[in-house]
Amino acid sequence: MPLIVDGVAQNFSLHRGWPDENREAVLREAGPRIRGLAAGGTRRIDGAMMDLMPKLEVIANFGVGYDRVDAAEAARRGIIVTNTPDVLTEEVADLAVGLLLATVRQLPQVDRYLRAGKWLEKEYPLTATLRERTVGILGLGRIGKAIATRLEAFGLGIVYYGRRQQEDVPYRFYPSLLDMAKDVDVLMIVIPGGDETKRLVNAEVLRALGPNGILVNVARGTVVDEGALIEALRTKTILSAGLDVFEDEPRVPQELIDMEHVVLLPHVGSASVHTRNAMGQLVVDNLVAWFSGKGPLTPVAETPWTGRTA
Ligand code: 8YV
Repeated sequence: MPLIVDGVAQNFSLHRGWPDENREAVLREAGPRIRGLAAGGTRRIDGAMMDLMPKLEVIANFGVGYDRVDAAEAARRGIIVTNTPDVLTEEVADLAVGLLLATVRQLPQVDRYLRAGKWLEKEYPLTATLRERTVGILGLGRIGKAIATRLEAFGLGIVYYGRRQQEDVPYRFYPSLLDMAKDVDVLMIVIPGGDETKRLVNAEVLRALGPNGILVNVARGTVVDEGALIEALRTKTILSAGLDVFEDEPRVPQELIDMEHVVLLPHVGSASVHTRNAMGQLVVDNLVAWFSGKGPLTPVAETPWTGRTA
């Protein structure tokens, strides 16, 4: 983003590690001098890449999800990792609710119907409904709670599954994802990606969600077994899915693209000018704060931040 490039260039010596073809050459030449990294894109930032930057002190990740960064490895090396929480919470929650509505009431399909002139022939077939549904939230973090608040206003039942029960929320907690999937007819995925949650939503969970079930994923494609999802949609094991994220972005399986009854978005959860600017500014602000000795503004959980300054 120009905002990040300008913000970094104004405060530091900027080395451009993009486009991808340039990265290796830049790292070979400037790697030994690089002390801070602004990280976006799909390339994983692992120990091998950190090896090329022995003086690296801080990785400022663009996004609240930081599964592209090996944060445990960074912590082992004493490297600070920051992300962009809070500034995107409401935006992603808005999108998640929009995607749920679009999926249940088939909004993109209805729009295509009108544009194709089919309304002149006959009315669009009646759709499924959001009424009387119970939504199971997979991952009741900041974004999950913002989604829950919205869906409460819609008059829907809300329950959740996560690592642990939270005392201060009014929603029922399920210690088992499978048990929750049996009891709900919307599964809303907002849990972070990474190894811990890889393919948590598998064929069994989808079977439990059942033939009226709607899956919405605004988190990471890796949380769902995409092959099992395609099969469940093909065999009508579940009703439909609204997906903003995929296993191998930006590549989306042709089987999904060919399905008329799913809604597919190109990972746009936080993608408004307003919110992306706020996220970009937070990337810059984290770098500036660190190198001016104030410490990171939004360090991730794994980061060994103890108040030490640069
Ligand atoms: C960003 C996201 O689009 O914050 C996240 O975790 O998935 C999105 O807001 C993405 O990180 C940009 O690379």
